[in-house]
Amino acid sequence: MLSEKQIRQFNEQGFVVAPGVVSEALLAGMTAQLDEWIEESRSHEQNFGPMTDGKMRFDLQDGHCPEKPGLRRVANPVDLSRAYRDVLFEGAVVEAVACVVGPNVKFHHCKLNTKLPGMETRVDYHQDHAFDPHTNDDHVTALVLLDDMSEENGCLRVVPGSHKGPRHTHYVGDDFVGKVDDAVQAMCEERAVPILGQAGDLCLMSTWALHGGGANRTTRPRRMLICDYTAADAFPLGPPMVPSPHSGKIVKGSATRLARFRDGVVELPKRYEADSFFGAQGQKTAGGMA
Ligand SMILES: O=C(O)CCC(=O)C(=O)O
Repeated sequence: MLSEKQIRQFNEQGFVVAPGVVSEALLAGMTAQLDEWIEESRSHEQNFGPMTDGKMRFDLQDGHCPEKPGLRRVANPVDLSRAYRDVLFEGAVVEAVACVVGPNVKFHHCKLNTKLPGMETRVDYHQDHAFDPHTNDDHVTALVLLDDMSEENGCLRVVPGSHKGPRHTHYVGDDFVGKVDDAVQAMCEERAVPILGQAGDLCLMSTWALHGGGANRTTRPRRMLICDYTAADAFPLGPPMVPSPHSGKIVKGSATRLARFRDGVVELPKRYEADSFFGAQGQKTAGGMA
């Protein structure tokens, strides 16, 4: 549960960090599973693990090799692992999300982002809504820290108040590039604040908050579990960018067939060819793919 002060901070700033939400035992289950996937990645030269849309679940950064695995993303770990379902489909994370989207909570998709030591992976500034627009804005990104997060290891950075607008284009011409333009990136670099915390902390962030983050410059990993939830009456305006058989699952309260709309206009994304968001943002993938 969040306190009234934490809910106020979420509404005013567009994000809040709640300490100690996920227990050590649950964290250990998730990191053990992730370690297995990193081990498995050593035997692959290119992204692997096809999903229903033909894209690969396991996304490897440029330079990945057996000696220095560069697994930078796992799409929808809940599809494969009980350890992730136990954290994202019930319990403290879902209760915290209900404090900001209301009593009826729907799972949309999730992913693991890892910034392993020596990897150049960064996140260019963007608003998550641009990837998966919905009929209303009761839509939150929940970020579970699997490691302590600092400026040095490539913490998430969020621009306070940016969830109140403007809503930025994520296109250059007709190309969906999954990030805001250079002028807005520069503004974000100046105004963003670091999200610092410890393993087990939870950051809740509005789907409209501008956020990004640099590379990991330490010898420690920076691993984070990221999950999109909405109110039950927020409906996606297209198929999920990262598909899961669990998408649309009610994790708290009840379902509805009544879609709630907000006024206004939203830009729709285009499906990008790359397996993951990092490719969409222009970062190279193992095997020399864009
Ligand atoms: O890994 C991070 O620090 C943020 C990732 C992110 O914003 C995303 O994957 O949409």
